Amino acid sequence: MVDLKALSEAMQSGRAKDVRVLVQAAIDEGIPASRILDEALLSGMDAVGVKFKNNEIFVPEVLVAARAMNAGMEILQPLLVQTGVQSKGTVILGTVKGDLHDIGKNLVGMMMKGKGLSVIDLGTDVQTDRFIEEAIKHDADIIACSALLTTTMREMEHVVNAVKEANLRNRVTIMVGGAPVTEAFKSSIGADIYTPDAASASEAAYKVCTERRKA
Ligand code: B1M
Repeated sequence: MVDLKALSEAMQSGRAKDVRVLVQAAIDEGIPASRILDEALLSGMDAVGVKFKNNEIFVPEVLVAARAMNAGMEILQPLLVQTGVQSKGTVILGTVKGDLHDIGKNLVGMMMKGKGLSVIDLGTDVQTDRFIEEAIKHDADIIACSALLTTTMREMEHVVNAVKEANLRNRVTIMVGGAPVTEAFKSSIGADIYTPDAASASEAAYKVCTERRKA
């Protein structure tokens, strides 16, 4: 029986190879992918965050833990994402300029794909103009921005302003999220939707796209 606590500990100490083996073993045992994600990988990353905040570990250790987390997520991805479904809408997704955090953004993308949406993932440190260019190029329904730093979340306001300047405000819904982002912040910058986690982001995006297609 795979011990999810042991998997979480392997992730926290950055043992990517062990993480791969244990995630696969947990899947083979029939443990649901969402449980492996929540109880081992996400809870492990929470613990890493606490240690980082308390100066018990530093950037290099966090980075190897993040790599180990991504190694596990790569195996879980096909199980979290449905395939072969006709696209129900298009989302331009990215972590804003100056911000290199991508684990939460990747989860948002995975869950959105799981809802049958086409996700164009621009990666991290995305310049404001790129969100606009890609939204035009793909005739997107949604621009979805992630930020993990209080210093970079303000970039989201630049994205909102650039969408207005490009005359896309009535065509594109702007979604924002990430640990420091709140509903009040969303309203203050004039974005449309704030969601606290990847599952609710994917539900909100799905709703926007299906309602738009009904109209
Ligand atoms: Co950084 N870091 N980091 N870091 N890092 C935080 C964010 C921090 C809170 C740690 C701390 O002090 N406790 C802190 C920010 C403080 C602040 O701004 N108030 C911090 C800092 C300070 C820094 C550096 C400045 C450190 C330094 O260099 N001195 C530096 C900045 C680099 C940069 O971006 N320019 C830095 C670097 C790094 C690493 C590179 C080492 C690494 C990132 C690796 C990677 O992403 N590939 C890293 C990590 C891993 C973290 C912590 C530990 C974990 C973040 C994470 O992945 N969580 C983090 C502490 C923490 O959050 N506990 C921390 C798991 C992930 C699933 O959660 O991303 O929140 P999260 O996503 C959630 C929701 O927020 C939501 O869905 C997900 C859950 O379902 N969500 C959305 C996310 N995006 C969404 C978009 C949506 C909707 C929901 O709609 C569009």
